[in-house]
Amino acid sequence: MNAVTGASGTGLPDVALPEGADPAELLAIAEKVAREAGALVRGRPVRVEVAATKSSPTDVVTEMDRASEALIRGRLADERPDDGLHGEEEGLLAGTSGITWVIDPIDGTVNYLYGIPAYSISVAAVVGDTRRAGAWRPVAGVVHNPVLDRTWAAAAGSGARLDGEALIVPDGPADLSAALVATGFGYRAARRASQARVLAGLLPRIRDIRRVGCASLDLCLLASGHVDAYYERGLQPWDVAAGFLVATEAGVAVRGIDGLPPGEHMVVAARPPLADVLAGELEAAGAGCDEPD
Ligand code: LIP
Repeated sequence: MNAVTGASGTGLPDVALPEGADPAELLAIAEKVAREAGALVRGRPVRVEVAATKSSPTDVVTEMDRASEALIRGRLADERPDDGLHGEEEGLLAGTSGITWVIDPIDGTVNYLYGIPAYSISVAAVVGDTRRAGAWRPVAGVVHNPVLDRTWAAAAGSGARLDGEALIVPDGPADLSAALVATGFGYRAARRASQARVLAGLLPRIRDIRRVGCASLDLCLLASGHVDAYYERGLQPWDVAAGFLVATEAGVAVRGIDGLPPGEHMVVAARPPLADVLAGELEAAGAGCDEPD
């Protein structure tokens, strides 16, 4: 193992980088591949059809999700044949190098379906076990919005950038009453019922809510200072892997609630100490539970 192992202070676990792996090289590959997929996704037809549904009738997949993931997987397999691949549409293909690429071929698929320009291609190189929350960390990551042609990028220990400019999360409100908070909602009714209840309690006590509809962009918008905090229950590694790194490298703290690491149970992200304040509110509201089905 080499010396670049620490993720201390970010909220992400300390998982060692395999010998010889270079975050800067991985980032260059991630950026090239994400931009290539972006060029494909930019060719959105005027009318987009739903190709299939997943966890609920509103959790959709389009042909472009599939085509984008196929392109990304193919390019990464060419560049780094020993790495694992873990994508939203095609699942996990284990590798042998210790690096796994975590891919969301279109994050914000509902925005893509409706032509709202808030969707991204998210590509991250990760170390650890991507099947278990708290057992992996991103070491290079890119979130590319192909419509606005904006690219957030980060390599572990080297900071975050937006279109090449260094990003440091700006100062913001110290308490929730002045905070602009982004969040998102799952696709299943029982989860949404709980998320609506939690939101109803929070909304009167914050500046306002934003529901962008793309978790990777939520994390990047936080890193860029366009929102003050972000939380969401139900996120998967492909939604957050690249965004986690952009956010933490910009100085954002990422954490979970109820003693659990950030992951499907809950992701809370904000500058410290606002992240802890928001996490406390969410714990008190029981945000880590769904309503009964
Ligand atoms: C979606 C997110 C969205 C979130 C949904 C879902 P998809 O990803 O980014 O913001 O609220 O739960 O995970 O399905 O568009 O790739």
